[in-house]
Amino acid sequence: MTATAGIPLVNAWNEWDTLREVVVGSADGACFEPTEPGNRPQVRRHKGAQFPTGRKSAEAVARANEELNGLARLLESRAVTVRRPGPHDFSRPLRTPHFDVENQYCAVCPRDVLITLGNEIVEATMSRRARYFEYEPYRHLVYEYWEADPRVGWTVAPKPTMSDAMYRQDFWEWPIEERHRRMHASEFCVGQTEVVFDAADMSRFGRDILVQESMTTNRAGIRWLKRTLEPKGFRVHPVHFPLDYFPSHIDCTFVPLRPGLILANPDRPISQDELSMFTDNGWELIQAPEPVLTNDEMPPYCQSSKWLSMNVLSLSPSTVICEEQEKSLQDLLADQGFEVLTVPFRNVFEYGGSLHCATWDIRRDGTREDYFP
Ligand code: ABU
Repeated sequence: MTATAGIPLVNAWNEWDTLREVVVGSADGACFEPTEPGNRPQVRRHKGAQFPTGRKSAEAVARANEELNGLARLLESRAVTVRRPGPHDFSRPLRTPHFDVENQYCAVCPRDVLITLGNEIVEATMSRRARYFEYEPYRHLVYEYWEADPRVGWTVAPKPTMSDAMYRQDFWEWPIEERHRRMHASEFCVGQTEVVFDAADMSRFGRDILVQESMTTNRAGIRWLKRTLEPKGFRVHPVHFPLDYFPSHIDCTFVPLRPGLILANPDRPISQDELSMFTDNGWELIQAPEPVLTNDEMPPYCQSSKWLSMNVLSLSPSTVICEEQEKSLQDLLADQGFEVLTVPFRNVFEYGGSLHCATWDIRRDGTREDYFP
C-alpha cells in the first residue's frame, strides 16, 4: 500500500461522508463475554441461568460470519475497499498484575475499540477486562496505514489497570430508585479514578466530537479526550441520555445521518441543555420507529438492546445500510430521501452490535467542517 497525493489513506471526519475504505469485523474465534466487574452478562429470558463461558459454537460463529461476509460483499459491490481483522486467540485467559479473566471476547465490533478522527487512528482504553487486548486483531492494519502514509497519526490511550478498585461493583445490584438517583449524577459501573472509554461512545461531526458518559466511558476518559483532541482543533462535547439506565455506546441512541439530520432514540432523549447545540444550529432530530424485535425477543446471549435496529451504516449523505427486517426504519429513511440498502444481520446481534458497531471506517471523502459555528 502506498499513499497517493490528495486524500490521506486515513481520513474520516464524520459519520456520513462517502465511504471509501472500511474494516468489517469477524466472528472467528469468538468467545462468550465473561462475568467481570464491568459486565454481568445474562441469558435473556432465563434470568439467573449460568452464562456460558469459553468459545462460541462453530455454528454460531458460522452464522455471524455469513452475515458479516454478506455486508463485506455489499460494500465491495458499492466500490468500498473492505479490510478484515487478523486472527486472535480469544479463548486464552488473561493475567495482568491487576486482574485475571478466563477468556477474551471477539473481533466482531471494531467500532468499540478504534476510531478514525480526521487523519488519526485512536485506540480506546476499553472498559472491560475481556476486551483489554481487543486492538490486537487490527494492529496489522494500523501499522500498514501508518507505514504507508506519513500523514496518518496514531494515538493509543493509556491502559487502565481494570483492577477491582476501578469499578463500582455494587452497580449491578442497585435498586431502581438508587439507579435513577445515581444515573442523574452519571454514576455507573466504572469509577472516576482512571481514564476509561470505549471508542463507540463517540460520534463525529467534523470539528465536533460527542462523547457519551456511560457504563463504558467515564469523566476521566472524556477529560483525556478533551485534552488530547482539543489542541488538534477538535471540540469535545460530553453528552447524556438521562433515561438510559445502562448506557453503553452512542450508536444506538443518537445517530447522525447527514448534515442537519439525526436519527434519535425515542426512549433515550438527549438532555435538554445538550439538545440546544443542535436546535440552535438548525439540526432536525427524527425519532427511530419501534424496532421489529422487543428486548425480550432479542437473541438469548445478546447483551444489547432492541435499539440495535437503528445501528445503521452510512455509505454517503444519501445512502444508508439498514438491517433487512427493519422495514419501518427503512421506510422512514426512504421518506427522508435516502437510498436504503439492506442486509440480514440478526445473527451478529449476539455479539453486541449491528452494522455500525461491526465496522470501522478508515477513509471517507471530505474534510473537517464546522457544523456548529
Ligand atoms: N453496542 C451497542 C449497544 C447499545 C445498546 O444496547 O443500545
